[in-house]
Amino acid sequence: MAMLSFERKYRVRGGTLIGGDLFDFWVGPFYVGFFGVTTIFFTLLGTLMIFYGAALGGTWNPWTINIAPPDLKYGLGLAPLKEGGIWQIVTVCALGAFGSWALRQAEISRKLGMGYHIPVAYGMAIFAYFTLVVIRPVLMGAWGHGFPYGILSHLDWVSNTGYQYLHFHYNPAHMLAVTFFFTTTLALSLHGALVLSAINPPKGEDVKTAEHENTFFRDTIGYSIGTLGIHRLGLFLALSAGFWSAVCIVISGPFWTHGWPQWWSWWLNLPIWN
Ligand code: 07D
Ligand code: 07D
Ligand code: U10
Repeated sequence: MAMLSFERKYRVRGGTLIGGDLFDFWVGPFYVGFFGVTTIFFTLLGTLMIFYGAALGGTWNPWTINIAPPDLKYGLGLAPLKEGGIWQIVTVCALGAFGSWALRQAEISRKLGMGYHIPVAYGMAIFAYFTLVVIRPVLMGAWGHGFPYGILSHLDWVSNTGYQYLHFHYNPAHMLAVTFFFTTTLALSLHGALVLSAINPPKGEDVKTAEHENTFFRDTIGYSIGTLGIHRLGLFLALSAGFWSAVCIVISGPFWTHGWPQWWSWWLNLPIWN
């Protein structure tokens, strides 16, 4: 079945998560749905607030626009609009938009009778963001611990926060996260290369099978994880990268306040060295 006729067959109403058939229709290639409308709502409002903040900030240079979180003195309270209140509204809109987008993914998956793997995976990115701007600031007692919204300013925040703990590379959860990110790219490059080498041969040559793919890795490293297995592994690696990222930042401050190199003194303090 050609793709467009497939879409015609499956583009039927029903199977929504809430609201019956409210907004249960398509516009061009896009499914709208209740959560499409909430996505648009939060995105528009959040973007408008960013423009408002930029107008107050004195620069329209996209690299240096900065929407800063409130000063630490406001703690976990609401700040005046021009002193971090805009950041607070943008944060609510961002969480509203990301959450709506995940629910829209779930609704589309449900209408198609598919699994919920994609919204679950996207949920890990939202969880990392939520950790940065809600969980950690709440645990540390001030919204001012969130990161500022700006292309360069958010990089400054990462660097400053990293050096606050002396040497962020010594954070054990950061090590795990980085390792998972690196492993994810290794796995994707192996998978992309393997699939292309097997099923996209030069003109005139036969397309190879999954058996060829399995045999390549059995010959090379003695084991093949299989054609389904590699996708399970890929998802696991990528979600682990996001998960340990969230862990590495939430323990910096709420759990450990010294330099991360010092954390490793537990090793020197083991009784076996006496
Ligand atoms: C390729 C999918 C497309 C998405 C893109 C991003 C915006 C922002 C805002 C003009 C892979 C769209 C960008 C909507 C426009 C204004 C005001 C995804 C793809 C193309 N960062 N970060 C970037 C975000 C954090 C860090 C680039 C967002 C944390 C470092 C882009 C968030 C920390 C570096 C960007 C976020 C951190 C970047 C490319 C949210 C730890 C870079 C992103 C919502 C995670 C790199 C100048 C990319 C860069 C970069 C966006 C959070 C660290 C501007 C939306 C606080 C070290 N980040 N980031 O390709 O070049 O993602 O920066 O959490 O070196 Mg960042
Ligand atoms: C938060 C993004 C969520 C995005 C969402 C979607 C839109 C829509 C629309 C395109 C989590 C947004 C969508 C806006 C766009 C359209 C149409 C992803 C998020 C929901 N570090 N470090 C990490 C490395 C150092 C430090 C994570 C490496 C230094 C701090 C990762 C190195 C110091 C923090 C990582 C390195 C330092 C981190 C980031 C190397 C600085 C964090 C990935 C090689 C001096 C952050 C949760 C991530 C974190 C984080 C990697 C170096 C500090 C593991 C490889 C030593 C303070 N670092 N780092 O989290 O854990 O993605 O955040 O040197 O806060 Mg690090
Ligand atoms: C994968 C794969 C696989 C494939 C694949 C892919 C993974 C098995 C089969 C997919 C991979 C790729 C295509 C490769 C490239 C992808 C990347 C590199 C990832 C990054 C992607 C991007 C950077 C692209 C990002 C683009 C986006 C997010 C699209 C942006 C879309 C919009 C802005 C519209 C979204 C639509 C919504 C929200 C709903 C519908 C809304 C409309 C159509 C607008 C009209 C609105 C309404 C009708 C509602 C009105 C509501 C209002 C006005 C709000 C009310 C509020 C008021 C205030 C009044 O594994 O192989 O191959 O392909």
